[in-house]
Amino acid sequence: MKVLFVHPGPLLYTNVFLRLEPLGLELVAEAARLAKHAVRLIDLQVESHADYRRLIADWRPDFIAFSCNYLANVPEIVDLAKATKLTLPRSFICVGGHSASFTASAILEHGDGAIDCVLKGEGEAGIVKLLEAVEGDRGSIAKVPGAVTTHGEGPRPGFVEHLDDIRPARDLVRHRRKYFIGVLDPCASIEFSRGCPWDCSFCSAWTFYGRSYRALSPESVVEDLASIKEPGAFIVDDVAFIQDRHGFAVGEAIARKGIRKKFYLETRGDVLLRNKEVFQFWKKLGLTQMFLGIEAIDEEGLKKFRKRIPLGRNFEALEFARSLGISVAINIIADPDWDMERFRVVRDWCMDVPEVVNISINTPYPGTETWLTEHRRLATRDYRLFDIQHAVLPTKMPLADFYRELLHTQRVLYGKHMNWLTAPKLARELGRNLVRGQTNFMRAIMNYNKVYNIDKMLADHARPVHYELPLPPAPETKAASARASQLYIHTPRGRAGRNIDDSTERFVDATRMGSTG
Ligand code: B12
Ligand code: SF4
Repeated sequence: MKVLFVHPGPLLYTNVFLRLEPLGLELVAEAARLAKHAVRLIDLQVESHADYRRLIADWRPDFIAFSCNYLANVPEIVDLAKATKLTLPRSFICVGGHSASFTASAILEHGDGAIDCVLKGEGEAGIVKLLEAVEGDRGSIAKVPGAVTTHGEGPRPGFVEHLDDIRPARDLVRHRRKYFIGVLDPCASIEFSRGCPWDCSFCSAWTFYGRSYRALSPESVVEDLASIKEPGAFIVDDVAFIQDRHGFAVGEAIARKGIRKKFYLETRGDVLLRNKEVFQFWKKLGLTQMFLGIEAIDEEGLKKFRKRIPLGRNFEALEFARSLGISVAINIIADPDWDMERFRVVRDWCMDVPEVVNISINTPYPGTETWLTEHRRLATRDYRLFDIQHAVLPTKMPLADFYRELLHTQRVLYGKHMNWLTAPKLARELGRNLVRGQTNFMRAIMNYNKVYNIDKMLADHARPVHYELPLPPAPETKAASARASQLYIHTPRGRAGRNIDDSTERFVDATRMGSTG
């Protein structure tokens, strides 16, 4: 069959700070290609809807598969599916990915017959079976693991047997030089491990993978990395280097092969402090940028988000990260409850630390515990606003005042970021990028005022809403953490599903707060 894989358009965030290759979709596409299907991929982060319509009309795929990792992309995907079905009524349309897995029936309902199936869970495992069913016995579609159709739902999706077996189909992406993060321009993405053993209340990474954690072999990582031409590599792991041994083994294999790249990664403060030597080693290998999830700057805030890292440890982690001599960015979650005074305190704190600070807004997502506890308070259920840059819970201050304070804070931080950028070393790097014709980051900087603008933010709330996120059915009585395990997309394998040693398992247990298995 002719199979077209589609990544939806950019979100607000992508227009300013970074834009990354659709790694998950490349993996699913490769699984389909290995099963001898003719495969193409279009990424609407860097190509237009007109490009998509042309491709549909010219190539006439039999099967169109949309990637829906982000909730905010749901309306765009539903509208594209409806338009596609009008052009190609005999085509089969499927939606998969992180957010689609948590909102499958709603997506089918919004599609009003245009979306034939939502395929939940890891796509590599399910896509081949689904394609077989569509090509052969269509009556068996609803029996495919992970498949949800209006006629029924298959068993829970299975995990990929060995992560090493499938490499991303990087060659299918047509504009590789468009992906970047800051001065890592261009930048590819790579996966060293999948899943997260912690259970933070605002996050759905752990519910998606049932608290499992799997690692790719160092050989497989090196083979993939060696095939990447871009000088930058974004490590997509939720928490990098949870297991020191794995971090060293991958690093040593890279060093043996003589690969030089500039790396970006995200990790937790307590992992950084536990595995200091690994991060020091990676600094030598080319680690240049790190993102640390601090989330809140007071103990109460951290408790709320269930990151059980004492605040002192977080600051210690920041100090260690600084000592590595790499650029460190941190994230603070703004609560819609914040008033002017709170914003002022945060601004002062942010100006005091040398790191780049990013502020996002507390947003309950389907698949998280905060969704179970907070969904009844939602001020809007417009999917497009669920991008952690808009307030979807009621704000204590009038919404316009909240955004005014938020944007003012972001602008102050942005000013600091710009000073950081003009530091001689970074200015040199930016200059080198421009000489090589890489202007992604420069263009993104120019976009800042257009994107972070109070009139635009308020206008986003005033748009007519065609698709609304449904609320979960009946009120639950169990503790939120017990209910969260029911949100798991894949069947949890318990301890056996976590490829970490016993001492790391104990460390995880001591630093997580949930009671899920
Ligand atoms: C790397 C990453 C990013 C990268 C972007 C990567 C990209 N180009 O898509 C960056 C840093 C840009 C990013 C940004 C954001 N992210 Co992000 N991100 C991640 C992260 C950590 C890993 C994603 C990844 O690459 N995984 C590895 C690949 C191999 O897996 P995958 O993409 O999930 O694909 C698999 C399945 O989903 C499925 N699949 C995917 N597509 C399809 C399609 C079909 C047809 C099928 C069948 C299956 C399928 O199969 C794939 C292979 O197994 C996830 C957490 C997580 N563990 O998923 C959060 C996550 C997806 N991000 C999240 C959020 C909130 C954001 C932001 C809105 C805010 C932010 N600051 O983080 C922005 C907005 C992004 C945007 N599009 O503008 C949330 C999603 C919330 C939601 N429900 O919408 C997540 C779950 C993190 C969380 N804490 O909850 N993100
Ligand atoms: S440590 Fe917490 S926030 Fe980070 S990926 Fe794991 S569960 Fe999500």
